[in-house]
Amino acid sequence: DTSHPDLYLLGGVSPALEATLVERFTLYREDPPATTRAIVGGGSSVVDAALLDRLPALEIIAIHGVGYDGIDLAATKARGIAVTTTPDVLTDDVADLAIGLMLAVQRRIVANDRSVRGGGWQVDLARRASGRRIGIFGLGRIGRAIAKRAAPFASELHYTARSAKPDFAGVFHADIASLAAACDVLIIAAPGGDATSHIVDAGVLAALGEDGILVNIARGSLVDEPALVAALMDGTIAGAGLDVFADEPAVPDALKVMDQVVLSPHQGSATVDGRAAMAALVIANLDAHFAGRDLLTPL
Ligand code: 8YV
Repeated sequence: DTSHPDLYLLGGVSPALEATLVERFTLYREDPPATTRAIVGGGSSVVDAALLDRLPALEIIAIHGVGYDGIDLAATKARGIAVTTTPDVLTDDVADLAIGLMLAVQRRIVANDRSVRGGGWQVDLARRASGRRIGIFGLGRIGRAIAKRAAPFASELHYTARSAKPDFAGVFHADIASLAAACDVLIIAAPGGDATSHIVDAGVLAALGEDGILVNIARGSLVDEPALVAALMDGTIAGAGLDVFADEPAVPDALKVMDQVVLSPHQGSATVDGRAAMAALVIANLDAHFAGRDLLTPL
């Protein structure tokens, strides 16, 4: 049925988007046939060489998200397969969550909520959130949106990016260990993938220090998770706000009993508004592709 091209849905999308896809495509949720022309998946969906080899007719991968760390880009490029993402429409939501996690950890909002629900009224003194040195690892769209929001809380803004950004009012650090040493709050906002795998290791956590807080809204792959658990357990760092994990949806049990940690189910872009805009952009890219028009947001 050429009017309903075969589409392989890898999951990670809203029911509303799935319903729209069902109207326009012949949808496969597993065992995609060789005639599959499109893939839709989330930002951490895996499209590796083995899958690509099974899909000789594949033309486009439309990602519902901004991450593409699970996609074999060398292979898609070699075969001329288009890849689209949903930039911009989720930037504010992800940045908002980063600030929310930072405040929640420092002011013990979630631990105290648990206490009140349990009938408690005791206040363990929290950390002041304002006037902190805030470091951002990764200064793309999301990193910059976080910086904008973090600025009123920050005595100093520091950042690490591939290169110094002359237009950005913050202190540049060429590497993350130097960034961690210079700040009280380290916010991770860089892409996943080989280049950043486990870049937050035991050394970086030691550099962040006993008053330091880690916030990660990027990918769990950037953090050496066992090293993070150890650093939280022995007080090497003060706390963490985590929206992403190494092996989602698995979360280390050790983290679940720590009051200095706030855990969040990869919900950075999960607002009604954001998800509607992401879905619309996925559909618009697919429609453009199958109508032979220019893609809206190709990689
Ligand atoms: C989504 C994400 O939750 O944008 C990304 O890369 O990880 C998130 O926005 C994910 O894509 C699920 O669809």
